[in-house]
Amino acid sequence: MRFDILTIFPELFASPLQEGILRRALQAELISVKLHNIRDWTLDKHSMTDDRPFGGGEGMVMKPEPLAACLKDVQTGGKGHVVLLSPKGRQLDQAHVERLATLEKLVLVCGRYEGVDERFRLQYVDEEISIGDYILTGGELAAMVIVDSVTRMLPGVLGCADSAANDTFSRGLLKHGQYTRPREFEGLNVPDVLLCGDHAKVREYRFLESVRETLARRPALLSRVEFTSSERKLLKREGLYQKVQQMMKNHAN
Ligand code: 9D3
Repeated sequence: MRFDILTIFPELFASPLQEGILRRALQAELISVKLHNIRDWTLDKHSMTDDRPFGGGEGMVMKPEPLAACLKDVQTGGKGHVVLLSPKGRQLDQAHVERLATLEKLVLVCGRYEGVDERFRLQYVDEEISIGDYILTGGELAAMVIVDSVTRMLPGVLGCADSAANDTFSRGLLKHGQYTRPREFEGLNVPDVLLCGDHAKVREYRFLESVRETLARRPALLSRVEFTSSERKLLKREGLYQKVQQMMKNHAN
């Protein structure tokens, strides 16, 4: 996967790419990340990337010409899929991340100020993505979230130990709580079942904990989960089946 990032703050991306899984993915050439400074494509003597909005109002708007010139340079080696990071975009979720991970070249355009000129969006942007309903100072951290979440889905990036198949969202249930040494911490013990060595019992316990956590924290997630018949039996035995069924109905879509 190739990421091209258009930004007025390329240095914001330096340290997140220098640590951990992203660093290894870069070294192994499973990804490449190229940063493009929009300011390098300004033509005026003050290198202005923004200007006042026509019609008046607060704040500044990113000028379309430097963005377009920068993008055209980036697209000489293939157009790629052009994403504008924007609070008006569709909210990112794991299914969307997995679709992005199938693409060969992602072009991430980071807005600053009040946004980018509408004509740039109309002419060049394939899709607009938001990372959630809160306000950032610009698109850079959102672009970094996409690089991070997409990279870990690429074949060969994660080891078997923390493979994507075992994730929080892999089957729509939240993950059970986890424990490591010591067996006792500040008076709290690791649940006995995790120490008993009976793998079937452990699996059963973790499944039930996952369902309980999901019921308590994110019940809407249950509407998309499919339970096997033995799981349904287990839920009935634990008196959870009614509640789960109710939640699946409440949040059906
Ligand atoms: C007054 C209207 N504001 C929209 C809520 C203007 C505005 C605020 C902040 C326009 C852009 C921004 C900067 N944010 C992003 O560029 C951004 C973002 C975000 O703020 N939240 C979630 N996802 C994203 S993706 C890009």
